[in-house]
Amino acid sequence: MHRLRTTVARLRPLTAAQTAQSLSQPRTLGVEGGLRTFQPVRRQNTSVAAEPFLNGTSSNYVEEMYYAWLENPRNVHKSWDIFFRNANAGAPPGAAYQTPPPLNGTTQGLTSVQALVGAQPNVEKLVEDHLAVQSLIRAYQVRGHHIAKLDPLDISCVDFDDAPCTVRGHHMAQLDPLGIMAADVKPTPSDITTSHDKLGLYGLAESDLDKVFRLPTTTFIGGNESALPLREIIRRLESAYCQHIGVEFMFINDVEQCQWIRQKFETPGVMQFSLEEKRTLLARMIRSTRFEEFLQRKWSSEKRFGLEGCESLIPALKTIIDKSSQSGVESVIMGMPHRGRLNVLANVIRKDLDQIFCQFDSKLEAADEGSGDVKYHLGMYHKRMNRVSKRDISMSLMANPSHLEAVDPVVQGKTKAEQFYCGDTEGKRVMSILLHGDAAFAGQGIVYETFHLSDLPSYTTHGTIHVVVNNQIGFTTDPRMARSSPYPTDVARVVNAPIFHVNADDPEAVMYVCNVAAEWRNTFHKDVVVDLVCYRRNGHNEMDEPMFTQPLMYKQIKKQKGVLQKFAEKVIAEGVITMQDYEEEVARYDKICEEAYTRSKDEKILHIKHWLDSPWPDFFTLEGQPKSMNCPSTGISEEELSHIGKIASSVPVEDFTIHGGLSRILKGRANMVSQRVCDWALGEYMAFGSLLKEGIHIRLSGQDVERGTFSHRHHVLHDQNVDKRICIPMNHISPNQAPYTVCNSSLSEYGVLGFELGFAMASPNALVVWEAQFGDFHNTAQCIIDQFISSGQAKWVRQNGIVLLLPHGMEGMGPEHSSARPERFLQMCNDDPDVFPKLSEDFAMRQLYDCNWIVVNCSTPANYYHVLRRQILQPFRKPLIVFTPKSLLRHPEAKSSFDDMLPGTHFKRIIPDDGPAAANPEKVKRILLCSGKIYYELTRERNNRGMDDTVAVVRVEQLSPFPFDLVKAETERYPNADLVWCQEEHKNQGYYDYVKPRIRTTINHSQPVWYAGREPAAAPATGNKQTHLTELQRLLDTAFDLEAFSGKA
Ligand SMILES: Cc1ncc(C[n+]2csc(CCOP(=O)(O)OP(=O)(O)O)c2C)c(N)n1
Ligand SMILES: [Mg+2]
Repeated sequence: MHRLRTTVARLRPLTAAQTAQSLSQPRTLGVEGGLRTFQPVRRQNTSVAAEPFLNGTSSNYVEEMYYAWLENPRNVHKSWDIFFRNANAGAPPGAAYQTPPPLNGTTQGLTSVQALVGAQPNVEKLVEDHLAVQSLIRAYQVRGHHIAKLDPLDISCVDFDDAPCTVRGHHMAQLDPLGIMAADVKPTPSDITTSHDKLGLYGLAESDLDKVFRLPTTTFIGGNESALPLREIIRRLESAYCQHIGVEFMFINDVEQCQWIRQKFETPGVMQFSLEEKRTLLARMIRSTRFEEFLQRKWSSEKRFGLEGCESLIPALKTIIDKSSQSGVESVIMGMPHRGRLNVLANVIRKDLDQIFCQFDSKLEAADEGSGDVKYHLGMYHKRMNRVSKRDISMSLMANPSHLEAVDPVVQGKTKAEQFYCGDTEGKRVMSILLHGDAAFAGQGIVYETFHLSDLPSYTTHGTIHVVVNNQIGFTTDPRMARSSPYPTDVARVVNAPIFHVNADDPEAVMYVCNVAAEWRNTFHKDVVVDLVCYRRNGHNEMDEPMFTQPLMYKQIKKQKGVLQKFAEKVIAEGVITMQDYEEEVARYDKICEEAYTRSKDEKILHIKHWLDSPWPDFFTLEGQPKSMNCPSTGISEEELSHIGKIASSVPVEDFTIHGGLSRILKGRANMVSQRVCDWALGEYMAFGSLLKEGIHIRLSGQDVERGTFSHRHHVLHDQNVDKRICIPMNHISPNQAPYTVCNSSLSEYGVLGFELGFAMASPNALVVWEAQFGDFHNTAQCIIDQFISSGQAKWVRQNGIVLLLPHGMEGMGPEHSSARPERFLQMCNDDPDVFPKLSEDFAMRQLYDCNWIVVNCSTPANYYHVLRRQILQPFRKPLIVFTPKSLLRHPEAKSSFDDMLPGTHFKRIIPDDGPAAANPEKVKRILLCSGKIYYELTRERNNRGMDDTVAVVRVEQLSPFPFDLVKAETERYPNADLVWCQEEHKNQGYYDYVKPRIRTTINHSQPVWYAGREPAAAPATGNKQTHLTELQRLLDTAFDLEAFSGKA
């Protein structure tokens, strides 16, 4: 009862005092970066209460009139009707009242008013009805999109049915995938009042349609009016939510964000465009459409994955870019799949048309080294003036592999890097746009992984605009078979991104939602999705026959008028443009294409370089070559080593309490520094610290990297008394140092590695490091490794210096966590096993320059330190794969002296034996070549067996590119020795298959290369500790049995 009374009170007109108060306190919305103010929604009461002809005694009467009017405007005299309507519309005091008609005998109106006087309105019913109307409004806000006319073909296959997929359902879907036969595939939600009989659900009747209802504050359909007849309420809701735009947003937890969206879509008349805007839209549609038609005319038998059926993608993107540029965005980084890519390059990025057209000439020779790539994978960078905002904007479209959605995290990483380098902490200057296909968006897990980066402090790009080309098909598979969610966009709901579905055959609606999407991103800095519901006019590509698999859909498509034609007819009919203007505009663009086509024939050579998405202008010479072929010493001075060592063993802020265990670790470090030695963690510290001091930004990202999975790193210290208070000593090395970013990542490999790869693309002057928790987990990022890291430069002439740290080693921990799968990385190296290379002064550098990536397994902290520093000091960039140790992190022998890190020292590609064997090489009977941690097991065993002078142990630290020159020197040093490759990994794994042919080439096949190691196996390691130890002993026995291979040649 209390609630009822309060509700009624809210329906009553306010007093003047209340009104004044409510007006002086506009509702404010807290938004990041400032406060925004909404106009007060209720204004009707102001004028009612302040009417000059009202006084205390008449107010009861007015209230009764008002209730009666609310029930049905016809219940009151026309004059009261006009008065309440005017008051609702916000008429100022005095203006709402209009004199009633004179009393001249026709007293009908007056009689009905008089009849009401004294009658008590049914308050309870009134409240119920109002609540019902509120529910109804909410139903439209939540589910209006279910019945929006989103599908240009009108055969929508969105399945809102929550029932499980049954056998019948399956058959039904097979027979009628698009729901053409099954009318009930897309049932109207029961709470959406598409017909008046549904009003019953709310306890309303058709007779209520003309009753006026006060609107709740959660709707903007009233515009300036705060009460509307039910009929009008429904009409306005349908117009806001059920036409060509379907808005999904009611899952958003933030009320202000919901209000913002409601205001954007509900406010009457909100979707109106000026003549100028309509003309620009038409011009963009012409370019988009005629570009594809031109390509089709000239190269009818070439695959290009045309945009036909979704031509409005081009104005969509341009609208987003215009709007964002107007709000201050200076750089847009885009990622997209095949569909419409050439069109985007031509009409959004504005790549020269002749450059695009010459890609179709199969006779052109490539000017660049490497494989190159097909035209619909290449990237592009371009800076130009945005005509709408009159500001410069640079745009890059990232090159990408065929693997759909793989580029998503890469785009995000590059965006983050650009934001970082220009100090754009809120994403106001740099933003990303990701395009998706409907099937890929729903199907690829990387989409989800990328969404989960969107709100993490070290990974957020402050909002991405996603645009889905939802042509309702993926190759030959229709949505019913391709996803279990109603929309392809449902994945975006995990981050509460609003989703704007729009019928792509309505370019104005498309333009409207794109404007709102850009404003949303600019206001809230959160992701948003634009779902362009369209169709694919041709097959998957231009050579493909879609009628084999989608006959009914394609019958419909064949009947479908092109969107440009429909839109042109509309705007010509509206008088926006004449037929003649339209035809001239079309002819003008066709001429541009023809002229570019003629020019393209003059191109004699294909330059993939012209398709670079991330140029590094000052890093190379003007010809794009490295500025030298030298790498200076990677050592640093004694003072620097001890200074960085001190930072690494201290807490460089006041009043900061660290954990007791950590104090001991830091003390241990301090001891090492005083003894001039480094363990693994300290070696890493020296490399990072010195590079930071030299102005190189370092970013270390991955799961639990801040502490280090093995608790050895501790780059972030946590105050034991103050929650969330942290200290990063690495940022206290020097006042002018570059910043150090170290960040625990989400539990994703594919997403995070892709992100870091993208980050590393933005600048050559940063060391970007991704660490896997254990090396084997890299396999869930395999796509990034295969498609980008190993082959990216060959395909897209784009270098990348990313570093992968992959903990590796057989420690008896079972099949998982043991192997970082070196064999996989080595198999993808591009050096020739069968050709001994030409040796020259700068051989080591040339070899690095020519390789696709560098693979190392360092056995000492000093060598790890050098290889990290070399990564930056070498005059070009290559990915670096490092197999990192686990037990060696604390191994007493795995320490390096400062002497090995001083100026003049370098990374050692090979570490020769430097003991008794090397002193007397003639006596040596066996060379054991190995890599990584097994070295320590071999030397211990050699020592135990007293064989220090008969067996030389040589460490191959850089596996690839293979140090042919140094292996040659080492094998020649011991003239009487046989050659054994020893590894702890199984024979079909590890390094053996890679090194064997290369060693054989090095020694000119003069002697066998024997193997000492574990037998071939399916799993990387045994799960049984005892078996592990037995296997280890067996391989050591073989390695030191000088007779093991006799007679086997
Ligand atoms: C990861 C991955 N798997 C499979 C393919 C092969 N493939 C290329 S296009 C395509 C269909 C894509 O459908 P959709 O995402 O809806 O884009 P559309 O072609 O309809 O624009 C498939 C399966 C691929 N390119 N990438
Ligand atoms: Mg598709």
